[in-house]
Amino acid sequence: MCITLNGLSSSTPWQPWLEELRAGDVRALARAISVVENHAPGWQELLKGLFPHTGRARILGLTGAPGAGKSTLVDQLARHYRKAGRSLGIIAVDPSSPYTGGAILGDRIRMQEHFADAGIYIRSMATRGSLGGLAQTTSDVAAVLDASGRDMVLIETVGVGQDEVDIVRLAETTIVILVPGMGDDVQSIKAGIMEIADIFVINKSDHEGAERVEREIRSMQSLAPRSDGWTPPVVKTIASQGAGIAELAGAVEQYEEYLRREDRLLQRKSQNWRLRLLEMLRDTVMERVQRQLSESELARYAEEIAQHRRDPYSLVEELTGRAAHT
Ligand SMILES: Nc1nc2c(ncn2[C@@H]2O[C@H](COP(=O)(O)OP(=O)(O)O)[C@@H](O)[C@H]2O)c(=O)[nH]1
Ligand SMILES: [Mg+2]
Repeated sequence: MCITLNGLSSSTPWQPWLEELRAGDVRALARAISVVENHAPGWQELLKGLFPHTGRARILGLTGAPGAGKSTLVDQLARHYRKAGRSLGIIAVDPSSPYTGGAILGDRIRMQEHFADAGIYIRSMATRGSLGGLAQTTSDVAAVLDASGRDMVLIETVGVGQDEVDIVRLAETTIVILVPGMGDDVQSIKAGIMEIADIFVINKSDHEGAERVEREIRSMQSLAPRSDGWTPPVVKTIASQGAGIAELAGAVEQYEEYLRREDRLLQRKSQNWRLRLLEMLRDTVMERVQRQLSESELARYAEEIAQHRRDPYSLVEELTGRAAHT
């Protein structure tokens, strides 16, 4: 490989690198993901080059509360799909808490057994310090995995904030993982998360209360059916024992079949792109404005506005106008 990360620019001949990536070279893949994740020079050029080679992978988003068993489930699904001969990319969007690295370390150890298998590539993403929006960066990383020829990309996120909702919204199939027991009553789960589920999983079905969770989901569904006519199936799993995994994969397949009918997949992708485009535009305009606005200038403008010596409306017009010409 003759290209260094920092040397990559729009004038760099990165075509050979792209070819290595598309041929499935794992080191080229790791580097490409770093470039995209860190917005290293040339990241947009790289994504432009990759774009024509994307759109083939199935993108699965899995979300749920911390400890619900997402990683265990992803691990089992990965095993299932590998047995079926499919190659995978896994993106774990970890809440990178500065206080404990425990969960992340746990995930790494658990997924270790796949590391020797070139058919699985696992990447943990930091939720902090990400340059673009987190959902945007995750989608870009998924695009790199897609272009590298992975059949499936599994994205694991903690379903707690808007960020996570945005991430899984960008998947084609979204799996929401619930568990029986305390604090996990369907009522207490954020409505936003319940609405994005294409498939519900009740993991830890070896614990008491799985039936109750299922009843709650069913009653919610009868009160508020989805407008597209799809009733998300409820799959019970015991991820730690590998139980229910084949059923879950079956549910995913059914949903994918449903999507393929009547151009629904195209509709879903268009919807996703609509959101992504808006986010990309927001990011780009913001980046441009910030590039020409120093912290001291910002402070000065703010003071002038506070003193009523300048109006904010004209200022915003002026700054965005200037940014448009850069
Ligand atoms: N009893 C039981 N424990 C499980 C099950 N699935 C996962 N676990 C355990 O729950 C804990 C959290 O799992 P993990 O996959 O890290 O959850 P995550 O935070 O959602 O990724 C681990 O100790 C798992 O072994 C299950 O179906 N039943
Ligand atoms: Mg996890």
